Amino acid sequence: SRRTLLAIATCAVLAPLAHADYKAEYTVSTVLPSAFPWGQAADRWVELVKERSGGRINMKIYSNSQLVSGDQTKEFSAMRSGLIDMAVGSTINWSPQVPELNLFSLPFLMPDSNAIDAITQGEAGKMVFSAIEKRGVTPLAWGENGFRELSNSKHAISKPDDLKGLKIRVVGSPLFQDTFTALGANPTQMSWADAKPALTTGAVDGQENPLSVFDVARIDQVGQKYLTQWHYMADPLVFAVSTRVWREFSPEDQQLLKQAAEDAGKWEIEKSRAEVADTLAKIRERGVEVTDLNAEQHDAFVKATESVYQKWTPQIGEALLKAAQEAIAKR
Ligand code: X2X
Repeated sequence: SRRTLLAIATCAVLAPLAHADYKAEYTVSTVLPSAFPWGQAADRWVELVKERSGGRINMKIYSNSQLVSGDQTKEFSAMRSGLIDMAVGSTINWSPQVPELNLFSLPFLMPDSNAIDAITQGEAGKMVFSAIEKRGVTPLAWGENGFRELSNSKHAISKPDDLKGLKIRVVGSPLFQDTFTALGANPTQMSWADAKPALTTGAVDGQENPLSVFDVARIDQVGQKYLTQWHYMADPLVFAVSTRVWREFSPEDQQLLKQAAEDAGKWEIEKSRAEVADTLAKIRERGVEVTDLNAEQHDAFVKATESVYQKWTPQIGEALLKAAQEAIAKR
């Protein structure tokens, strides 16, 4: 019929125009570049989106937090305001704007990788995503930076007392200030960009980061001879899009972006977990003294940091913490 023909003709004309408002290129912010699992997670996302959209959706990665002049704690705000279109970001760096993300930074909440998954893949994970969404950013998928281990230049650390007076570089949320103060250390908050220079000059004695970061950034070369595997927390990564930008995509392309983020995240989580043992062996070979904690030593750290839960539960939300703890217990 004429009407059908008209509908077909209209579609044919409008279909290419419908996406005329897409940007030629979308900015994607990360802290760590391609040499690290974190950067590889972003690379994979960008590749999958390009491939699956037939080159219609192009994203460009800006690493080293360069879109926020190196201040990774400003990444979330920049995304919310639309200065940054997209990001693969750490829960630590976004926690100043999304207090619920401090959940993952609670010391010794998650004993192993299954505990991380129990949170992110369940009800607690949904609660965290809705907390992000409420603040103007659309979360799509999870990735992983990894369990953060403690290094320093002075001596082996196997008990809280060993941290007394040590200057430790910490990142992001003030929660870290409280954890390291509770342990008797002198924490100093600074960006990743400032961390290596501070370790090099001895302005700080120690730091905490996943083994992959310690390895790739060659933290051993700046005098960090002692490493304690205390697994006190892990920071998931979140693939996300500024909600202002998100709304401009068609529902099909939203689904494409989300699926690609999920696939990239799953790939990166598996890869980085599989690499931990080799990375540790490499670090040992370079002469770093690695300390593992027995159950008793571990408990002493748990006890010493209990006050952090009292102080931070109201900001994280009691319901969220409870959902997370229940998921972990059932893992
Ligand atoms: O700054 C850090 O320690 C890093 C790279 O791990 C984060 O961005 C959380």
